[in-house]
Amino acid sequence: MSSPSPIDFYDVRSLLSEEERQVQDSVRRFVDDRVLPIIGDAFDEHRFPKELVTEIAELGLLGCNLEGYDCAGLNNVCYGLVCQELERGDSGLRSFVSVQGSLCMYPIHAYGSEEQKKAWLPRMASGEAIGCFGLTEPDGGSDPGTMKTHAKRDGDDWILNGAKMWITNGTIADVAIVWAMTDDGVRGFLVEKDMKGYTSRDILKKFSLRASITSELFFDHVRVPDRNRLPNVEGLRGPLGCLTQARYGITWGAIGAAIACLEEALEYAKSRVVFQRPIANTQTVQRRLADATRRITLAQLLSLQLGRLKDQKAMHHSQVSLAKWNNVRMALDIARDCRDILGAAGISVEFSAIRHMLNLESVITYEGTETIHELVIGRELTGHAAF
Ligand code: TGC
Ligand code: FAD
Repeated sequence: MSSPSPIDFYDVRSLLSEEERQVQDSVRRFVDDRVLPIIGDAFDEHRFPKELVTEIAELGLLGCNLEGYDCAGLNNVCYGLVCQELERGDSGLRSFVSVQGSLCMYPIHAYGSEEQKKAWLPRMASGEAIGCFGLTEPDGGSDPGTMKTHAKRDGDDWILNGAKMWITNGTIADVAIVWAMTDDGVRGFLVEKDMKGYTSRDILKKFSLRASITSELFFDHVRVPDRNRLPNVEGLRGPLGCLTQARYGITWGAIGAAIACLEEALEYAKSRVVFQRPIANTQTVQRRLADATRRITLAQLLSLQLGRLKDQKAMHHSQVSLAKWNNVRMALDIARDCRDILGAAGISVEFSAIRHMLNLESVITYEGTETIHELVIGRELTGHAAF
């Protein structure tokens, strides 16, 4: 019997189907060949590597778990593995794919009219059109029910006013899925980039997700035709339903970031000689590496079972909250610890731990902060909402 792999200690890969393994392998190759050679510099230059979008689309990764409309129709475990491998490269690339597929293509697919689906989904699957998702506002993100962005009916149109903040892909988006309060509660609108009164600008000088675009959106009396309203959903369950899809992918993505950090720290620890012996030959470094493997293994089993439940249509959104909370916390702790194992080298862009660590500070905040997910579980257990 051969020794278990440090990054797949329980041979979780043996639980995957042939197709799932092939998907993982092809994204892994893409990340090794095309992402890892450039991503340190892209992060350093605060640049989203837009040149990779076409290749990501050609691999069929955009909206890959959606059926029809030129989407790949893969299962949810495949989608999770895609996120895992991309985030092994960088959280920014996984963010791009999460937003495009889970936050923009998914609501059009699930809540859109046939006309909206035909107009947008094939173009978004091919990467020709890019989307962004506007829920968070300058005055707060955790409680979207209090949003101020408002749409008022005016004949066959709606007049949209307000602002959205911290929006991934905002300035490169051809279409923004914008959630706005109306006299009848929350509704979703497809706001197209050329609509009069709609502007966006980038949020610059971030310390986190530097290889991803984050923007502000402004709506000043934007006239949106009613045919651009998502007709098949009403209320907060619209945006929250999208978040469940993206959060699911993040549970896997975080595993990828943690694996990247562990592999790097392990290699470094074996070759770094201090006090006349490799630091890998010390108890405390071994304990920290062992702890990383333990936590990654638990996260892998958690996400795989979550994916199987999702594929059986038996997944509850609170189960996604538990995994998002657990796996992102796991990855952030491992990234910080691996950064320390690298010593001073760990602050260099030549190594990936600090880049993952800084990225994960966003990942633990967006798509529901860690606290929000803890409180979702608390509400599920007790029946009391303590938000
Ligand atoms: P609540 O009363 O719980 O729910 C209202 C309605 O929604 C349903 N629901 C969900 N449905 C699907 N998935 C979920 N996760 C759901 N959570 C709730 C619920 O059943 C109800 O349906 P109905 O039919 O009965 O009306 O709503 P609440 O106001 O109490 O809020 C609960 C809370 C705090 C958990 C929610 O507001 C929340 O999740 N807040 C966090 C906001 C957040 O995560 N924002 C993320 C913005 S997007 C983003 O960050 C993108 S980053 C992308 C990237 O770059 O990768
Ligand atoms: P707040 O809601 O103001 O929370 C501040 C702090 O208070 C947090 O620690 C929170 O946990 C805590 N807190 C809040 N309420 C409670 C409570 N009741 N009890 C205890 N503690 C509480 N949003 C989008 O809509 N689309 C995007 O594409 C998008 N992309 C993003 C990309 C990046 C890089 C980042 C950083 C954010 C992005 N977001 C996006 C926004 C993100 O979803 C929000 O930042 C997040 O939901 C938290 O909202 P907030 O920043 O307003 O924090």
